[in-house]
Amino acid sequence: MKTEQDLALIAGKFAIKGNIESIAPLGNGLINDTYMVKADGPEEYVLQRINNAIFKDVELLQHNIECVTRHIRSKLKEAAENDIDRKVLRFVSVKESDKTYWTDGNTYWRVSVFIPDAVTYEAVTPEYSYFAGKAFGRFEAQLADIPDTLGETIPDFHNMELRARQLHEAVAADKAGRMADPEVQALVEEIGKYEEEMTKAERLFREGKLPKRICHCDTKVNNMMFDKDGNVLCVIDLDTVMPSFVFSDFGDFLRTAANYTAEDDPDISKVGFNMEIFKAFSKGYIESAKAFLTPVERENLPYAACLFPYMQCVRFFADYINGNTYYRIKYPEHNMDRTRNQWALFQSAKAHEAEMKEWIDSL
Ligand code: GN1
Ligand code: MG
Repeated sequence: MKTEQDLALIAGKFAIKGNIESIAPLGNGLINDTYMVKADGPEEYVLQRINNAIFKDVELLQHNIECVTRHIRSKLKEAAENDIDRKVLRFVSVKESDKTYWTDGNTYWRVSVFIPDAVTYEAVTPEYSYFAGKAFGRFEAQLADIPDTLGETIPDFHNMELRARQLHEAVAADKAGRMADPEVQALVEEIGKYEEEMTKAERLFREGKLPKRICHCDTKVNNMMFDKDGNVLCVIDLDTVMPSFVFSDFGDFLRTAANYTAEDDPDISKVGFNMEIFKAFSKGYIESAKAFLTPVERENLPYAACLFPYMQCVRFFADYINGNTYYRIKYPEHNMDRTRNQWALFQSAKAHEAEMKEWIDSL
């Protein structure tokens, strides 16, 4: 654990304005450690320790983020937008180089300017979901002509075939002795029944029927900043911006926003897929994305809404079976609670698939 003093020394490596006054934990991310840095200058900052066990190529990671923020900034300028600094993240360089990350050889850090007067939410209304849909569609549209080549910061991040394989490997290795539990065994079997159906995207891709585009790949609802009137300011948490299927952004937003409760609520009687959120979000998304969406992408949006609870269930479950090595947990059974929750959400989404199709066709 770093002390506030250690953190201040690290933040001091970056070209921030003024003297640091305080540093305190910020947000609910499951991967990186995030802190709010208050200074006596004109700006406040966000300091993040990049989890380099997960993001193994930090150089590539920051390259992607710099390209993406530069490109979006130029698009905003072109569109003569006002208030650009609240609409795209700005990363601060290290004092002694032009890099946007600093390392002591062991840990990796970066600093961005804190966006003032903005809020994130853990849950949203249909109205805000509509705005979010427009914003993520616009984010993808803005990145459609990015001139740089972006690498996959976590290769095959949303590849369902890989995620299914990782679960099989976890089950076979049974490192934490979980397979003795009949509930775990039964769920492994249930999950297996949908594997063929849920790996459809990879087959469509191999058949040349589905493109990869630059996507955000972590569109959970708390990765979007709103102003006080509910307007979307910008999309944050850009670590996973990379080539993927549009299903990633569409599906992951709904996985979090359309669930009636949080992704780790242990009371699964509260879990369910909220069609009002689905309808509002998909309307907004299609309005922004219709210019580039192909018919195959569009007709598979209901599949995407089912795929992401399924994939997240598989990922939480594999981590639980492996003995909790990936996601931050707050108590020993946390990943199992998340698994049950996402499985219930998947079933609820599946039950609404036909209704989702009808709605998408009507737009
Ligand atoms: C992680 O970093 P955070 O908490 O925004 C994860 C996402 C998962 C999410 C589940 C790099 O996102 O893929 O959907 O947790 N990010 C990574 O809450 O694995
Ligand atoms: Mg986040």
